[in-house]
Amino acid sequence: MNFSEKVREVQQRTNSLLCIGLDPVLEKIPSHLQKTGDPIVEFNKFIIETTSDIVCAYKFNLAFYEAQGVSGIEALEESLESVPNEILTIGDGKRNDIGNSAERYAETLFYGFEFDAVTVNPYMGTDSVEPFIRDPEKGAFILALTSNPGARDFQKLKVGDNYLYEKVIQRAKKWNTNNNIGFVVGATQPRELASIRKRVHDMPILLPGVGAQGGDLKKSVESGCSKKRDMLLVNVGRSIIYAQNVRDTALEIHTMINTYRNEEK
Ligand code: OMP
Repeated sequence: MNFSEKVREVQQRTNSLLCIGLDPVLEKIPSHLQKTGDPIVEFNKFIIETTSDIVCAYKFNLAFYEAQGVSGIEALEESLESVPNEILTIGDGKRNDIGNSAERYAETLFYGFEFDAVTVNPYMGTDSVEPFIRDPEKGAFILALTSNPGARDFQKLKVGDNYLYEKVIQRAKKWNTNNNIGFVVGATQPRELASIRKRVHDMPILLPGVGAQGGDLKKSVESGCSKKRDMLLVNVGRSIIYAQNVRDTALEIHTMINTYRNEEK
C-alpha cells in the first residue's frame, strides 16, 4: 500500500483527521509527571493512551527531542513505541541537503526511528527530495505554504505568473510517481488552501496552525478536504497537549472536524 492509500485507509478506519503534535517542553509538563524518571516519555505515553482512539496520526517535531540531547533522542524512540501500529507517525524535522546527505536523513527517519512520514524542505530541489520519496510506503510532506508570518517572505514571491509555493506544488506533483507525497499548508492560510486542494486533488495535506497559532479550523476543514472529505491531517499541538483536560479537548476538536467535514458545502 502506498503512503497516500495508507492515509485514506487510516482515516476511514479511525474516522479521524486529527493529528496530535507531540512537541513536549519539560517545564510545561504537569508536576506529577516531572517527578518520574523520564517526564517526556511519561507525558507522551499519557497523551497517546488518552487519545489514540480518536486520532489518525501523531507528529513528533524533532526539535523538542534534540534540544534534550541524547536523553531526548532516547525519549523519542521510547515514545514511538507507545503509538499503536495502526496509527501514522510523522517525523517533523523539515530536513534536507544534497542528495548524498539527504539519503542519511531519510535512512535515519524512515528506517531508524521508523516514522511513516516526514516533513521535507523542497528548497534544494529534485535530487534532495528523491531519497524521501523512493519508498512508496513512506510519505514526504513537502513544505508548500507554511503557517508562520514569514511564509510571505519567499513562499509568496511571484515567479512568472505564479507564487513560489505554487511552483513547488507543480513540481512536487511531477515527483509523485509513487503516490507518497503530501504538502504542508498552514491553517492560517484558508483562502490559499482551497485553491491548493483543487490543484492537488487527493494528495494528503498536513495542516498545522490550528489552536495556539490562531488558524481557522472550520474554514480549513471545509476547504482543505478532498472530494471524499478526507486526506487532510489536522495537526494540533500545544492547545491539546497542555489542556486542563486532554481527552475532552482532543475529543471536542475531533468532533468539530468531523462536523465541518460532513457538512454540505
Ligand atoms: P502547535 O502550534 O503547538 O499546534 O504546533 C504546530 C506544529 O506544527 C509545530 O511542530 C510546528 O513546528 C509545526 N508546523 C507549523 O506550525 N507550521 C508549519 O507551517 C509547518 C509545521 C510542520 O511542518 O509541522
